[in-house]
Amino acid sequence: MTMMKSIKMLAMSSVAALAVSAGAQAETWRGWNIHPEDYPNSIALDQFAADVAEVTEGRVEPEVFHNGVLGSQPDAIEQVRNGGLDFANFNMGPMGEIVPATNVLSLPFIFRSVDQMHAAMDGEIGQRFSDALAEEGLVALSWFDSGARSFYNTKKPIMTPADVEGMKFRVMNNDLYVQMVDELGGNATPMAFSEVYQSLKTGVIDGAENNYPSYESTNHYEVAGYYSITEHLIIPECICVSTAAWDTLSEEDQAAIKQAAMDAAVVQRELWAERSKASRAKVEEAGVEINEIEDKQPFQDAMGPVYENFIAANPDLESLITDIQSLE
Ligand code: GTR
Repeated sequence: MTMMKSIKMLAMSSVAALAVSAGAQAETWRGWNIHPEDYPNSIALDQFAADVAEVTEGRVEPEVFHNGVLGSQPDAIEQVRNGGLDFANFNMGPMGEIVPATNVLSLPFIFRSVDQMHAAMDGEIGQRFSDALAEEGLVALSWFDSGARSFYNTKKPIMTPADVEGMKFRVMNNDLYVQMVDELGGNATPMAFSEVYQSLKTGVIDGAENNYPSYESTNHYEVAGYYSITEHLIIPECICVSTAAWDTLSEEDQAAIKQAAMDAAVVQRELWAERSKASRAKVEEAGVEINEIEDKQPFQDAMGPVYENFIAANPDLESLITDIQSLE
């Protein structure tokens, strides 16, 4: 071998060694997402992933797994908590079973409007929820919109609580929702999101409840053609990162990733507003009967015992409830 050739080879091998060591430093983050690729949350998560790779100059390489392929939401919450997964878009509904303070967000009619929910979550109240999540291994970086959830079913329009009587509804995994449906005179079955379509189709359940985009994207509207605008739950969602992954980062990377999550939330909320309209139009076009509810008061009144039981079991959370209720 000539001298020149061996110097060249030496140089090449050290470039390769450098590339390997740079590669070895990159953290691959696995992200859980329940929704399909074209859903507002999914688009925002993909943007978040790309931004994180860019702002950390490849030190963190996130990948989002859409369509719930990494498991059900309650399982994924556990996985992110114990560091088996690194980040996710979670709804605060199933979170209540693990972080009790977040159950306040699942009290029916706790928020008067989606705008009031955003005002709460973007301010000091949101910080209190973030603190509670942090104690359980989850770093909430920003808050997504999830609109308002309403009941839909295979049988008839719901106008008053009496119409819920005897009907069987799927709810998310949280005991509060079982009580909620109970107080309306119906029966509730906690069930994974992915099982709802088949259960509606085969009559295992009569109905479920969700916002327009989820009602539409899951095709539930094809098998449950009555959507009644009860808007009983307005539940925020987070981009949450596992504390285990978060704690390995420098302060600079943490700040840049937090900013990427805030930017993703801005995009998600814009896309959400558009998709909510488009989903409503799509299901109406497909023949879904949507009914307004002139007077929601009877539904709200029926929730009295849910609040009483909750406050009796969680006296420390009463001030959080009253602070939310007293917001403009
Ligand atoms: C959707 C929400 C999901 C999941 C789902 C459900 O609106 O975005 O995270 O909670 O509802 O009903 O299980």
